[in-house]
Amino acid sequence: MTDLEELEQEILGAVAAAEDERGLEAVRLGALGKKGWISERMKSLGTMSPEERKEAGPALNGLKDRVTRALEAQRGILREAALEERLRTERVDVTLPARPESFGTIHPVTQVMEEVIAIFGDMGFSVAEGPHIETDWYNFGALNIPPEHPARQEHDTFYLREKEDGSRMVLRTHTSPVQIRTMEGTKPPIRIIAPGRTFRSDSDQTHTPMFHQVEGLVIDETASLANLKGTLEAFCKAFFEVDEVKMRFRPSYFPFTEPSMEVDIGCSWEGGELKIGVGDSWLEILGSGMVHPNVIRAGGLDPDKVQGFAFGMGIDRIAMLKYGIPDLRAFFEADLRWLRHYGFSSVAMPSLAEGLTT
Ligand code: 2NL
Repeated sequence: MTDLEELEQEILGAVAAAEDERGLEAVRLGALGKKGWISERMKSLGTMSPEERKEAGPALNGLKDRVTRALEAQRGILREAALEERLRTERVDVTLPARPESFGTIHPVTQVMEEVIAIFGDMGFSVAEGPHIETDWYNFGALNIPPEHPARQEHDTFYLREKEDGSRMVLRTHTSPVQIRTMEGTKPPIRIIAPGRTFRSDSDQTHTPMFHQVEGLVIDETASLANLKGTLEAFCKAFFEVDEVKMRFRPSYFPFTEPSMEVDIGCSWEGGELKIGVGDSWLEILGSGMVHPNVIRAGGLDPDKVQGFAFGMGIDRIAMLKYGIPDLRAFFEADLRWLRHYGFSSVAMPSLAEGLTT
């Protein structure tokens, strides 16, 4: 082996053995730096005879090229390895909670409200809101509820102090006033849901003086009873997260709809657990009907030109059904143990794309 070949093997060996970029740079300086091996040999070319130079020159240049290429290749390998190592050791899981422990949870009522909004939102409904304190007209009169109707009685409705003109405001007993206000201010087609708090002077195992309701209203030129049934069936399937749901529409009476129907869903008890969708038992979950012409008129629209359907349900009640919560009163006791047990993650908001409950 010539002296030059030996030198080349030594340098290439040092290149391959370099463990990091600093070590590699030291090898480069030792070979190609001002005082490096190869540079020194290059300098000695000047002292050679033309014949010697003719042979040694190309040999040295070839050596220089090969060493340069080996240095570049090894630098690439070392850079890649260094990056891999950083990615491995500096990895951050950005999906982890900001704190080691997460504190607050989403109340089942809020969770169910968001689920209902996601489902109807997907069907093209908008969310409408309105005041908790209402006039007698928006809460009763516009809804075709006559002055002598039992719902208006002192023991069902929270009345505020009489005003100078003798009128009394009420805490809304349903979210229907929101729909009347929407009819007044919107040109059909109308597709809204009105979720929110409602108030009735009633308190026992299954009633709290404040409770939550969601009502829906669809008004256009052709909205039909068939559309009502299809809408509610789609809702029930999505809400209870089942492929099939048995439904029963029972004739009923509400002053604000004609005809009116109460809606039951099929269910069964399996091993002490309520199963929704199939079975020989029935659960009432909704009230519904075709909007009464008097109510359409009260909303400032012409019942000879437009028609529609409406429905209403108790959010607290459907939350109990879906999540197996036995006692309604616990909803509003602010018991932290209960909230942690029945609460939901504050980062997983319900959506149909990602799943209502993840
Ligand atoms: C129930 C029954 C219902 C409505 C609410 C409604 C609203 C307008 C016009 C007509 Cl503006 N109807 N709402 C209709 C039928 C039933 O609720 O059981 N709620 C818990």
